[in-house]
Amino acid sequence: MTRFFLCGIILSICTIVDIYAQTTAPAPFGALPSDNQMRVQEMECYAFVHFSVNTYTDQSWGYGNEDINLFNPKELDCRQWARICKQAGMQGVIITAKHHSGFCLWPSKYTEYSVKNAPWKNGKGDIVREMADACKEYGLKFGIYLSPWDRNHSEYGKPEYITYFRNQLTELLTNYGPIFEVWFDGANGGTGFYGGANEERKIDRTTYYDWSNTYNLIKKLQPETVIWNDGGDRGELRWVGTEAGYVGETNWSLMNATGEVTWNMLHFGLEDGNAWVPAEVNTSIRPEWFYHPGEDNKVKTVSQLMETYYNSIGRNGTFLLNFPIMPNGLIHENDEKAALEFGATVKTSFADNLAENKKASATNVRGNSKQFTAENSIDNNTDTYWATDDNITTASLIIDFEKPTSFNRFLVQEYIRLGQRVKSFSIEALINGTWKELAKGTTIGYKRILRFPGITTTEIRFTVTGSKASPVISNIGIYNAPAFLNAPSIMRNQSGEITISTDDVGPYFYYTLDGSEPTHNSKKYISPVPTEGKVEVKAIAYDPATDKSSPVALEKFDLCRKDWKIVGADDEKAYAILDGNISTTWHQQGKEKKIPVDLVIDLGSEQKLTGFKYHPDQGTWGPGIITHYEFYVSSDNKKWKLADHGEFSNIKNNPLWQIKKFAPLKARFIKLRALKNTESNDNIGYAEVDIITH
Ligand code: FUL
Repeated sequence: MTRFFLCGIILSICTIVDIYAQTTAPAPFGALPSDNQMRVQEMECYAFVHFSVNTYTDQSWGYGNEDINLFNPKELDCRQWARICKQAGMQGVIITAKHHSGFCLWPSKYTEYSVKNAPWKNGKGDIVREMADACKEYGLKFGIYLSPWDRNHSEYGKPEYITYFRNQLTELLTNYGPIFEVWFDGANGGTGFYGGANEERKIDRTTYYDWSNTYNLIKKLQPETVIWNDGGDRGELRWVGTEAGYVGETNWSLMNATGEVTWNMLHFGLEDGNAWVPAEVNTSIRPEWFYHPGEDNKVKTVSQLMETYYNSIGRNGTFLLNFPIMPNGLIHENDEKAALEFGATVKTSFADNLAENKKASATNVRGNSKQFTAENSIDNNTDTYWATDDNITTASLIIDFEKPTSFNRFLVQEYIRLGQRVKSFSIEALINGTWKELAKGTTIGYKRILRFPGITTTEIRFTVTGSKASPVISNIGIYNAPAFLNAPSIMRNQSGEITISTDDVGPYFYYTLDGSEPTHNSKKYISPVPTEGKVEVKAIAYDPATDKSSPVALEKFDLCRKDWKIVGADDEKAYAILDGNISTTWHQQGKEKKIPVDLVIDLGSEQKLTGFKYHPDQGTWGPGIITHYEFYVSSDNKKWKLADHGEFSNIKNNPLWQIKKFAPLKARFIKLRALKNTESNDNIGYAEVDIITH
């Protein structure tokens, strides 16, 4: 009896110890975010504004000798910038206080190359001040971009410049209130004005700036700021290796505190890194960072901006979106429209969390304690979390909607104050009694969003399939985001295969090839469709969740280009101009190619031609757009007949398909002769070339 009694006591003590052991919070794992990093991560989306003296010279980078008298933004209104950022759902603004030109948007006492000597406000203005005030008024945080490279300063490259640079930092970090982020661009050294020297200056970016002392100065003046730096010493936020608006699908917020940084580390982070350095995805709302009037029609569409949203915030990064400022001192109306539509779309997409306060259960709950229950992940409170016992690194959580529920987005967050842990996960829906995989992902981190075609189910299962330590999940969101029902784009490659796509993940495509109007009862697009000869393709995007369709997209393709050969081009890349994709291009340039530059194509057999089509390269750098042309035809590639000649009017501002018709002519060979391009040089670019036979 006594023995039983004793055993009983020992057993209960063990149980108490066990429960106690498992009801303490999980221990932090690996490198952790600082409070400053947490704050910026939680801001999620913030803006850049690029404005300087090179805004007036249509340059991407000022050389440092741009005439200060050009700087006169007659309608400058930082409140307009702040209002747009606020209305677009952003939380802060980082201003180019000084870009590479060295021109300062504030009246620095250490240089004459600033607003204080510009005609704007008779030299009495201070744009950094106006921006700081506007941010305050609109409840936005304020950040500073100060280019380490200064193409104006005579002492750039010498130790004296470092003193100058720190003096400027001190001005900016003491006179304008709290600064949430300091941004040091990576472009360092090269040619410049340098006080009249007009030369090239090289610096060693790892030693020249003596970053550790500069960092100490920053932290002394602004203890709550984070430092962005892609050169020299490790910053507290990292570049993602591209300015195109996406970070890796696998994205660890970790790097090593020292040592070489490769592109892969920037883009994907480092699974076992020993320092917390999260990703910041920076991109511009237009192709370039500064304003160029030629880009007024190249502002990103709302679906492109949403794509960047999913590829940045949806992949454990922050999103830094740039607005170029026009010479008059305002954001262009096209950029404003796109930004506001983007903000509204984010808002509606994530307005209604269908998982909130539903029933949740998990295969393992830490110490079986209420404190770590599965329901903490859907309680709309990111400070509470679902956690498992320490030895558990795979576990599932089921959310029961209790009624059929339709959705197309899955959002999940780790409680990163305890470290980034999850390596992989999947989500499944219960369909007719069996689990069907909807999507899977690798890392989670602060936030991960997966997109998939709309589905209706009563239960969803989230499974952590691999984790560095027991998972700690603070939030799960399930949403039915409105699908972008843009008319899909239809392409045909050289061998005649049709592909149909849109910017969004989710809608299904239906198409016809006989001219009839497509509906969701037409043929469903599953993989590229082989076609021959002339064909008219009509297609729609269809969202089953809302039973809505996009407008109909229509493409008429002429003869299949299967047998076409580009004559005299022993460059496989030349066939990019026949692949049906206007984003792939080919250029003829070099010493031996001087205007006029010919492109000769063998059509493989004689055709009756009634015209031709040319699509220019839409790229920003040296697109080599043809403005004046001659078009010849031949039956033997020897004797040529001029079929048409003239100008592609307004092609620079509107680089789209150019369609030229002429009286019918029979020919097997065609020659497009470029007589002049938009850059007045010999670089000739093509995205696509085609013929018309009807
Ligand atoms: C780049 C700079 O060279 C660009 O001009 C721009 O400021 C961008 C944000 O960073 O590296």
